[in-house]
Amino acid sequence: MTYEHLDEEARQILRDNDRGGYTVPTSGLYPYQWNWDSAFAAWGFSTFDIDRAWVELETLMASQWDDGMVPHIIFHRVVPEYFPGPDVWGAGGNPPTSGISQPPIAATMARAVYAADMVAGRPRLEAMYDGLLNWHRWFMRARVDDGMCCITHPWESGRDNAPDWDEGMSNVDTSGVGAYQRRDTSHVDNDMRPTKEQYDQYLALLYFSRDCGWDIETINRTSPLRIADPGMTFMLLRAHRDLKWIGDAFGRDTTEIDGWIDTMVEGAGRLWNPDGGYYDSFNMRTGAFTGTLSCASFYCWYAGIDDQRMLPHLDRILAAVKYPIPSYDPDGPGFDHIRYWRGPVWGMANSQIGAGLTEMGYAEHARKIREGTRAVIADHGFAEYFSPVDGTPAGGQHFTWTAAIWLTYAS
Ligand code: 9YW
Repeated sequence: MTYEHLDEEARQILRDNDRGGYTVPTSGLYPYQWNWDSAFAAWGFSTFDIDRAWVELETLMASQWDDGMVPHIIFHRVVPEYFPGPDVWGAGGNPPTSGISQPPIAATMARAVYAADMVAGRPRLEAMYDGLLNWHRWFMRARVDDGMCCITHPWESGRDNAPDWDEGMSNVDTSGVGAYQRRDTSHVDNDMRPTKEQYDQYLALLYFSRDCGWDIETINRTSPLRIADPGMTFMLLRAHRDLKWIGDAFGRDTTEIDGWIDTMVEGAGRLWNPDGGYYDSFNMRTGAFTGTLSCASFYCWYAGIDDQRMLPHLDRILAAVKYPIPSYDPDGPGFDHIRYWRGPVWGMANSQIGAGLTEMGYAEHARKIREGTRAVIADHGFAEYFSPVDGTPAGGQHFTWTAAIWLTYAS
């Protein structure tokens, strides 16, 4: 079966969501540049407009903070219909940005874009190297503890309302949040989005870090939330490996990156929950695992860690759902097939897990995930995410990263 009409639709989505130099995840719901969405967009563009692919990454890196952080949202043009906007974040920047980062996949995607443009793209990749290196250095200084990458806000993980954060978030004091108007639920059904209680917690944490003046040391010492995330840990480790590959290609001294890789391979091992028998989040404030098997648990292979112990979980989950891979264990307490990161399938996550499985030689598992991703998009369109149970398309439509991974991975 050919999917040429869907290839063209996917290209059109990327073009429609292009705002000139950056791509919005979808119009309306997310009207700005989001960090990891943008990296996926670049990968998608690399299949049909290589110059536009590089521009996407260059625009992202142009908003890097002086301390090395690359922010999670860049507010290029203020859209009053979005909340919380730049005035709420109070993080400065020109254009203004949010005050946290997001999964650092830009080095990985820069390498993928370069693979499609190895002659003309060489100077553009080289020009990006120092910025990427500084960003990774920032992560090692600001977020990595004992080799594990920690989040201080669920939005930084990219998995906003994952059950991983529930217990940690219950300690966040929301009494000072006051009244506010949510905008997300005017675009998307309530039952597909985080709850009001969670939104209060997100804002309370945002205000907390803002009141620390976004100072890393103060936040790390005093923030009510600090959780080591397997998703962030595995993606950063993977990105270190890709950054090293880029550095080596330009004859740079990459011993510093070698050290980070060693540190994080050890750290990733600490995220193995021996009771559950899977990679888990770890609450640094309480010293306890969160007991959450999620799609992030399956990122080990993507990070270059060949761990067969995760395969039985993968087999069980593949057998349990119509469309893989649910963002949270369908047998877990509180699984919700339609609510955001508490169950739905995210195509881009599948592309990462699938890449890891392919690289580690688990071709059959990789095939099932790729075919499942293709089927859910072919059957239900380019939605933000989907029910793993029946494929119900959920969240925003006409979605950038779903289109991007269709072109690069699923079609
Ligand atoms: C929000 C843009 C972003 C993604 C995140 C996803 C969601 C935004 O959308 O967060 O309103 O909370 O969780 O991973 O980058 O697509």
